[in-house]
Amino acid sequence: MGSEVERAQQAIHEANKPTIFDKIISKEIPADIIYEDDGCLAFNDVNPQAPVHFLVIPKKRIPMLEMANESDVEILGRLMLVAKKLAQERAPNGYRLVINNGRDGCQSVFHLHIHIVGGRQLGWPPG
Ligand code: DGP
Repeated sequence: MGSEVERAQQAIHEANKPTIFDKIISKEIPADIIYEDDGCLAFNDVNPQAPVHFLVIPKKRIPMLEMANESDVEILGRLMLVAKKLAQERAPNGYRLVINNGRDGCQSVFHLHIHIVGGRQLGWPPG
């Protein structure tokens, strides 16, 4: 079993606590930030799975997609549009957006984030 899966199985027990992403938002810890606006932040993933691999997150802490609700409709749309804009520039031949949700979804950081991967031929189905 991969370590990312093990991390995800542990992290579900802390789903409602602040995460490392809160510290990236507040600049308490550094990240390779590629975009920021009032509502969201994008930065390169520390453990890239492809030549292009960055995350787009809301500044508001929504632990997981499952916990998003009607009041989040605007920020959810914004995240998608920011992801698209950045991905077009970095992976013009195509890219993939992924949201891992919960233990079986392999979510290890409980602050909603969209993974954007690209820069190489991706396979299907995912693991
Ligand atoms: P997920 O498994 O969907 O919860 O993915 C969490 C991702 O977050 C994982 O690909 C690694 C990334 N990540 C975790 N901690 C940090 C960090 O401190 N900095 C950055 N840049 N990425 C991180």
